Amino acid sequence: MKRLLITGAAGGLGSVMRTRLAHLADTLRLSDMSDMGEAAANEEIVQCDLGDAQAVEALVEGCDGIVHFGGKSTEGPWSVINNANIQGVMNLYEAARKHGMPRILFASSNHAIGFYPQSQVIDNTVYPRPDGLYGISKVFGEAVANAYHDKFGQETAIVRIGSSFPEPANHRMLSTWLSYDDFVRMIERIFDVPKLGCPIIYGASANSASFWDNSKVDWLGWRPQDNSEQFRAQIDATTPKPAPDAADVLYQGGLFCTDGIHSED
Ligand code: NAI
Ligand code: 15L
Repeated sequence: MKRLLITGAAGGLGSVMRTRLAHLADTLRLSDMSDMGEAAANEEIVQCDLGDAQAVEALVEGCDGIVHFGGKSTEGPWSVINNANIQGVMNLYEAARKHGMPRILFASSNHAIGFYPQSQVIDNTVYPRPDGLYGISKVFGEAVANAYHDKFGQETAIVRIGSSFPEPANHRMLSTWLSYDDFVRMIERIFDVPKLGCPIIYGASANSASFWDNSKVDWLGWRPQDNSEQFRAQIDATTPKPAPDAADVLYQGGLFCTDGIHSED
């Protein structure tokens, strides 16, 4: 494609994917409200707040695909989540509707379904069970993606990302880890398939301890190749094993389930 927009480009995933996705487009348009450094020859840099509708409309114009990583990525005060993940998502989808409906990857989260027990394997047809304000905002984003698909034909890959970091950091992440390599392979498929629709995909590597079933999106042709088991001995040796009744062991969303509602100050 000619131009791929990556929002949240200053963040953890955005700064990795800035280099790892360069082959997907002639030009990467990178956006964040934080500093993204200098633009490389293949890059355009646009610093803006996702909550600013006019700025987001200008940001999306001229793009052929969008990887939407931008937003509040953990639990936090509602005003912050509301601006970035509620208003920000509305602004993005309205801009996309007005400017040719570029295919979107929406970075949803396992916290949209965080209250499912780890003892249950779930597929992409389950009803959401968000584990806090952040999870609620991701359910909202999934709903916007669905409505814009049904009403206007906007295509979105809703990716319920587990834990996408260089390595799993604790026992729960042995179930939820998504390697960067597997994520890149997934994103390549998302922008390659002729018809995408609006599927929900669990973003996890081929972890033996997974509690997510992606069989309903087999047609995408994404075959994760990494498995967190290679880190199990290291995790056992370096992190304390949680008690059997800890939220980190009981719930898919782990400790987010016991986090309170954050105050505005
Ligand atoms: P991150 O917090 O490192 O990056 C998010 C970026 O969004 C930041 O650079 C931040 O400045 C930017 N941002 C926040 N509010 C903004 C606003 N109002 N306007 C413009 N930019 C704004 O998060 P990370 O880990 O890179 O995650 C990327 C996306 O993937 C997020 O949407 C997150 O919710 C989602 N996700 C990530 C997971 C992971 O394991 N890394 C797991 C599940 C979901
Ligand atoms: C998320 O949604 C967060 O963005 C990320 O920072 C991790 O906390 C991840 O979920 C997780 O559940 O490990």
